[in-house]
Amino acid sequence: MEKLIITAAICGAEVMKVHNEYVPYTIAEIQSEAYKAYIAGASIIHLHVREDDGTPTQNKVRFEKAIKAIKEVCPDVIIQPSTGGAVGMTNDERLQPTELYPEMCTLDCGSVNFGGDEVFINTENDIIYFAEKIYEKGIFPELECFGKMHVDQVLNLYKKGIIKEPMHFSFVLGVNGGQSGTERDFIFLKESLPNNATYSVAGIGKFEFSLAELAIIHGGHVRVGLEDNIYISKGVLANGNEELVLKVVELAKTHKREIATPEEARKILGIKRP
Ligand code: KMH
Ligand code: ZN
Repeated sequence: MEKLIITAAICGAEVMKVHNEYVPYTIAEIQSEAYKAYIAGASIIHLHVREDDGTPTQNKVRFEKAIKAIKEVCPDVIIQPSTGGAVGMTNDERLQPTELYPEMCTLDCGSVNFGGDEVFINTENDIIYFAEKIYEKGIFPELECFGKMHVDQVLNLYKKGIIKEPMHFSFVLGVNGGQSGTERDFIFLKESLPNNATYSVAGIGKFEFSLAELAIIHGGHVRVGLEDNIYISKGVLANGNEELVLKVVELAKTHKREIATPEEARKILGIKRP
């Protein structure tokens, strides 16, 4: 089986310090959380940025500072800026970090209810627009799917030549309003993919570690981090992203799956750096 790629989603746009004090806001905090996650075993940092007061932003300058700070302490790590941003942002606002030509970024592949009146909107035309902007810059997209219909959307856009190979999916499961993260859901999604596609799982809340273990067993890859889940075990807050990554490393050991370095992750995914 391929080595395991661990992505650390260190920050997100929704979770705040009142939920878990380790959620990073400042550039120094983002640098520190990314570094500790990398040392623990993460080869990809899924990156959102905040203003110093915690307000989510897709500001290009803020991303530039955060990326520079992370690269200072872990020069080989893969940085994957979010193009999802926060609910309500415009497409061009969300796309700002792509102007920095990162080697990877997310591409959200459908709309999903986020609870209450919040809808994370990604129409078909939005996805096409994002895909064009991402591919024209030579950036490798991670295809974020919050359910099976998003996988189908990707496969339709692949047939039309808009989404290109190699395809790397992320199943973001357990969002309030999205597909659940049970074993049945996981198998359904995994079996819907073309044989040559790769995938990672991001289990939201209580699904984080059960999905991680399933992905480890079945040859997928794993994303964990405070963006997705703030607890290390039921009711016990995690002491930062490092602890969440270390728990996945332990699960991987149990199932005899080795951890990929960033360079190995690039080979597994087919990322070609310019
Ligand atoms: N914060 C969510 C609205 C992504 O990073 O691409 C979107 C999100 C997905 O987190
Ligand atoms: Zn995100």
